[in-house]
Amino acid sequence: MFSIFPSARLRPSPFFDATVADGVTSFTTYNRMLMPTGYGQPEEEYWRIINGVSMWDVSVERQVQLQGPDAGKLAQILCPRDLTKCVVGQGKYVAVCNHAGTVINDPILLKLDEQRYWLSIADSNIWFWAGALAAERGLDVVVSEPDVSPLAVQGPKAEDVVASMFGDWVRDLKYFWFRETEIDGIPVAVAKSGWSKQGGFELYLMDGSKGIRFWNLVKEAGKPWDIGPGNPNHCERVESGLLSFGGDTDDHTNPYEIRMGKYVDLDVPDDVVGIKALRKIKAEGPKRHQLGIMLEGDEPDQVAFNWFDVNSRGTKIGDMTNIAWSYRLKRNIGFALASVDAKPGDDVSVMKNGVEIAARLCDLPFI
Ligand code: THG
Repeated sequence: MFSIFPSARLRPSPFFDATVADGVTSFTTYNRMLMPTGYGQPEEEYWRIINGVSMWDVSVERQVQLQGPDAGKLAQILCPRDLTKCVVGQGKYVAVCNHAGTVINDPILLKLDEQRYWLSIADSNIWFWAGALAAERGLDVVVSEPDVSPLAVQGPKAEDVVASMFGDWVRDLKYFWFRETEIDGIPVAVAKSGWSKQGGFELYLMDGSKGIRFWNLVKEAGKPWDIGPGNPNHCERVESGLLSFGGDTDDHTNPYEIRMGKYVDLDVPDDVVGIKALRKIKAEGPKRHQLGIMLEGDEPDQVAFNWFDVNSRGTKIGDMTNIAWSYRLKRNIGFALASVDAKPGDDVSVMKNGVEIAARLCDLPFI
């Protein structure tokens, strides 16, 4: 088909050569890097996550490090979620909002010590944002990117693989919590997290020069459980109702519209960016909400370079923001960002490339 022109603008993943050796066939761009999205056997790769264990290069989930006496203060200013009880070794899913209350990223925040935090970011530049806020607020904190590259191990057998590598203590980690350790002299933070609902871990490699060795260590350790390469799986995440920032959000999306209201604490201090707007949005009531949408037809479709109109009796009520062929439901499914008047069970239609497709709204997650 076509190839990718090599450029220093696209930071290479430390696992890149390993993924090529394992037969990667497609990539997407994310945080100015390339992320593997397939190894040529989409259905097999999907079932491996549902029934077995899969390993993913997610070094594109780059870390924005906040370090210094005011690191905690900056972390709190950046996210409208109460961090006062967040302890070292804990992670939290947060919304980063702008002053209008619009979500501009949905990172996992990790507290490494009292003066050091990471924001494990989705696809937008938070170094600029955090650096600007630190300077404007006169904070004593350095914003940087550490040498860190997450590798995800996901699926029902992930725990056995990761326990065989690091010990049984990994089985007791709470969701989003992590511990720094090492294996064969390679520094790693082991976190119970990952962008699937099948269970698993993210291994944050803290020395990019060891990428290939680390990839091969995980691959070797996973052999008894038939581990194979995979990716943040589009079908699984749609079935499981996991949000993709930038795909399922636009330039006006607030946390209440995308099921992130539970991660917003309205009583955080007034200097938290966006909190005043969020209080107002909450008081007035959001205009849109996120639902599932099930399409008629049995022709698999997952092509969506853009959103598609969702109509009810000829009137637009929202947008379908993604589409996936569900291997478990045997239907095309997606998310709808729709008017709050639209309810689960409503019959609607989707206009996709000039074709009207009958559909029904439902609750998320699908499974
Ligand atoms: N791992 C790491 N960094 C990341 C992601 C990741 N950065 C970007 C992106 N993914 C962040 N987005 C999400 C979205 C959803 C979840 C995690 C990261 C998630 N959500 C669960 C849910 O919605 O059901 C659980 C949320 C909860 O219980 O609080 O897991 O994947 N390192």
